[in-house]
Amino acid sequence: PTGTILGYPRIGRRRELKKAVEAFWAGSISADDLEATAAGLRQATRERLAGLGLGRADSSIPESFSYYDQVLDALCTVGAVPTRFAGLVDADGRIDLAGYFTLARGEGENAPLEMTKWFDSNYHYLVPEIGPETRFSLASERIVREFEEAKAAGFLTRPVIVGPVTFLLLSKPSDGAPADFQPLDRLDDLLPVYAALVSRLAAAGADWVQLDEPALVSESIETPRAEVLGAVEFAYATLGRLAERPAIFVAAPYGSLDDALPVLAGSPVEAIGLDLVRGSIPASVPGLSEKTLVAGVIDGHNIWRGDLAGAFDAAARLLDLSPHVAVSTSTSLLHVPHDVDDESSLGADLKGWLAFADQKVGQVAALALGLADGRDAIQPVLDAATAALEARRTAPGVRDGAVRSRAEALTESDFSRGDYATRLAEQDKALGLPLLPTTTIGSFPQTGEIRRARAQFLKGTLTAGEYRDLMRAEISRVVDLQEEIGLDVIVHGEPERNDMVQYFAENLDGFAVTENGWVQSYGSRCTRPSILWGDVSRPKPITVEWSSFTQGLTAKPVKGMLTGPVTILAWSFVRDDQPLGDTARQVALALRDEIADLEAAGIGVVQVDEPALRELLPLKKKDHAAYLDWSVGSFRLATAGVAARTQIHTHLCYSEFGVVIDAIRNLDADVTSIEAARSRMEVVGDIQAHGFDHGIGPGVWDIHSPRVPSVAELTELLEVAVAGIPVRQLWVNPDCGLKTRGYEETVASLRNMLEATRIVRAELGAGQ
Ligand code: THG
Ligand code: ZN
Repeated sequence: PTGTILGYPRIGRRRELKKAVEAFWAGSISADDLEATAAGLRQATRERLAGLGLGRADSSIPESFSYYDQVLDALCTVGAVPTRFAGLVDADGRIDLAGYFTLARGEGENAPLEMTKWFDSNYHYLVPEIGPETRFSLASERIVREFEEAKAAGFLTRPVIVGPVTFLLLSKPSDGAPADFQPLDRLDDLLPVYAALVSRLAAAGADWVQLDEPALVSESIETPRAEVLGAVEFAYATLGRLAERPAIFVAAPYGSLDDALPVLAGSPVEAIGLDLVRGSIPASVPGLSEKTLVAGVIDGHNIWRGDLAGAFDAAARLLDLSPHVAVSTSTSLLHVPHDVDDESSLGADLKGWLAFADQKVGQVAALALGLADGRDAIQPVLDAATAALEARRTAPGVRDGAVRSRAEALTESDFSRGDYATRLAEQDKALGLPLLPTTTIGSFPQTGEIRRARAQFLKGTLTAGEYRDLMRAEISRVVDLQEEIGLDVIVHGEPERNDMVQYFAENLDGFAVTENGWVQSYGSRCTRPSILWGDVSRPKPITVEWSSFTQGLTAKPVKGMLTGPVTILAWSFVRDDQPLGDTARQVALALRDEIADLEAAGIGVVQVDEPALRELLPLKKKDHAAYLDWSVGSFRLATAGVAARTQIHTHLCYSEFGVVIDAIRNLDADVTSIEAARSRMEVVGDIQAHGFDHGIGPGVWDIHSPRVPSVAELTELLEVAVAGIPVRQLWVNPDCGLKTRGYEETVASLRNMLEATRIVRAELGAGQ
């Protein structure tokens, strides 16, 4: 293939897959109906990719569909269903579509597979659980069937599956596994299943298969590098040796292969995918000149049309390393929306600077043509992209003099709040909170009524005044509820927010929001990342009216709620024409003004959420220090303008506290709430090991599950916390926002949380 992509969005241009999957879960369509919708989407994708210029019959079109997640697909393909789900599996190790979703979503007391971030993206995969007991077998031919489905429709496509080394490196040891066990120990047993699959694909007529091995580029993998490289060598020697097999393409998106490149170059695989957006052109190594080099020069991670001439030059330079070069995206296009042409409200200028999945496929096809026929054949296309880039550079709003001079004038003191002991004393005086203060993370359940009101407001069938009154009524209800339950620090519940990032993007200059720009976050859940295209500023206060209205309803302290600069960047598509750190500072300054206005309006507690702090941590260790410097710096810049008496909180999800504890300490927030319920208070040990003397609220209740935790279990978790952390530091809270929960379980769980707090306070002799 001379032009290809590593994968294509599967959710559908109008989220058809999401809707069908959720309808199947609700019981309103059958498995056959869902399969028919999925088959229709796959066929529409093939037709579109061919229409955009990928070859119909030369394995250029990837089969990258998934009902939920590609790691879950690999798990089902190799039959590695955890034993707690044995009831879902038939005698041959097979699982049906309903069972597949049960692994992802859990069932009763049977917890779902854990979900975690896919490399440094906002996509989440399901974590396989592998132990000595795991039995591997080719338990699903779905990949073969989809290839055959394509063939029957006149397409020779390229099946895609997560590669064996990445599959095991992303797995965690099953609960019963011995302490020294690691999933990679099972490579010998797993490879025969991959071999069987690859042989089946050959028999079905596949010329190529793509094995995704992104774990090879990541330095966050705990397994020693030498073992990883040994596994790669062994795996691809084994698969390469098969008599009946398609050509093997190993893709390594999200970064450079570094020392894994010589290993792959020396292996029998036919093609190697290089991420040339994150990584640079490698030096030649033995064997490389015999491989097809798949040049990942079109960025799969962002939405810019970009420097197409530069991309062409990079692809052409690979010809010095091998005569066989194909053009591709750097990653799957999973991370970008379908089509810029589906946007009617973006400005014409901005649209000209953008490339979503379909435009990127067009770029790949153009570059492939240029490689085949010479640069002249595509010079007009390259020139048009260069002209768009030039226009973007000088367009109004991209550079705002006032924003830039403010950022340039910053000094060290703008990043520092001063002595913590003084702050603590003043806050104690100002807030008068009891020992073990209780609060929530910020959002309350978003009911159907709230969503309907917002939809009507957007359509124009509710006036701004009517919408505001409805939201105020909701806030009053939520405040009364918190007062009645007995929470100490009150939140307004965020009914007015669609999404914690999009809401701010809509209210800041420099951002645009899309109509149909959905990107899969996990399973059927999607977000519509905003596009941060220009210098950021705040035209007027955003949250102040809501927070001061709320403070007027209660004598208890109300916590103002903002999303932090790093998370706003992480969950948006950000400009690629300046360092992320510069963009983060601009966002931080806008938030700093918002916090100043909140403080002036009498809000004594402000939470600045940074759930994505860990997510953006670079995959290469050499990049960590610079990242932590600008990310932590931008948080400090946002929060350091307040008086000592104003209490700054932050919240982090998926934090792997131990990994980023130094960074968290450097944020210098007065109180940090984190996910801890699922890991049974692991953070207590982390804090003892690393030290942390500010306020900390280890989440006592896992809000990702509808289960109502009992008073006994909450008490026990609190007792663990009290035993390990000085009690003056401790806060009591759930482990994340309550937006996706229902009211019934929320109220029951909060009541139990308060009851457990009272019990532990009494045990401490702290009185009521
Ligand atoms: N906002 C954004 N990114 C995120 C989160 C977020 N990334 C990480 C984490 N939270 C992902 N979690 C979710 C949880 C719920 C939904 C999406 C991502 C969700 N989406 C609605 C859906 O798909 O039906 C659509 C929401 C909407 O209408 O905007 O429920 O909180 N940016
Ligand atoms: Zn959270």
